[in-house]
Amino acid sequence: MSARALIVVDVQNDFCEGGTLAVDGGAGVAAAINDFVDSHEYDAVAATRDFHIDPGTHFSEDPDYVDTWPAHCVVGTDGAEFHPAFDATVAGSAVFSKGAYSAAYSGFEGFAEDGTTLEQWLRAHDITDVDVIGIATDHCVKATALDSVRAGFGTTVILPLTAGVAPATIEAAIAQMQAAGVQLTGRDENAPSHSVGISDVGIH
Ligand code: VGL
Repeated sequence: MSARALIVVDVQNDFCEGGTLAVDGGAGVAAAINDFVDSHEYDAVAATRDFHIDPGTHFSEDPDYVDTWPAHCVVGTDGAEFHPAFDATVAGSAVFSKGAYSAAYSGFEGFAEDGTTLEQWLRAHDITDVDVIGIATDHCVKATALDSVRAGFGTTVILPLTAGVAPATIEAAIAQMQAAGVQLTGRDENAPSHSVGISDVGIH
């Protein structure tokens, strides 16, 4: 028997237009998720969130946008909330928070409120296959998909339901995910690389 879960990665205000680490297309992804979930029959849906308290050098006043970032998704701020267009109740209580005191790009580093890890939760639901969507394609989506495939789940990233930080790192992420055995859907091979996602990418 196979069973498929959807993992919605970090669809939070700070990663959408107007946020402190806004990724172009983030709000568009947020707006598309509810209908997508309604029109598919997932056996389980989980949401991850970046949930920082004091993540050390992950935050910088002079960020390089590769390893260091402007402050974002700080617990207790509006920026840490899920984007209002994404109804996180589709994910029931399966919200996995990560990054309290360090960088944590992968949803597999997250914990539910009762301490359950994402992998434990997927196994408890007899999940064999995972679809990954969300923000950012080149960072947290990539890290989550790579951990998923390493954990032995059939793993697919649905590119039009992701938004990424920068074209070069999106391309590198796609190559890395493909090499690791992650399936990628929704990519128009003839399109320019920056047209991955439902709108252009870039930091604003
Ligand atoms: C992310 C940069 C910094 C992400 C998180 O969710 O992809 N990107 N922290």
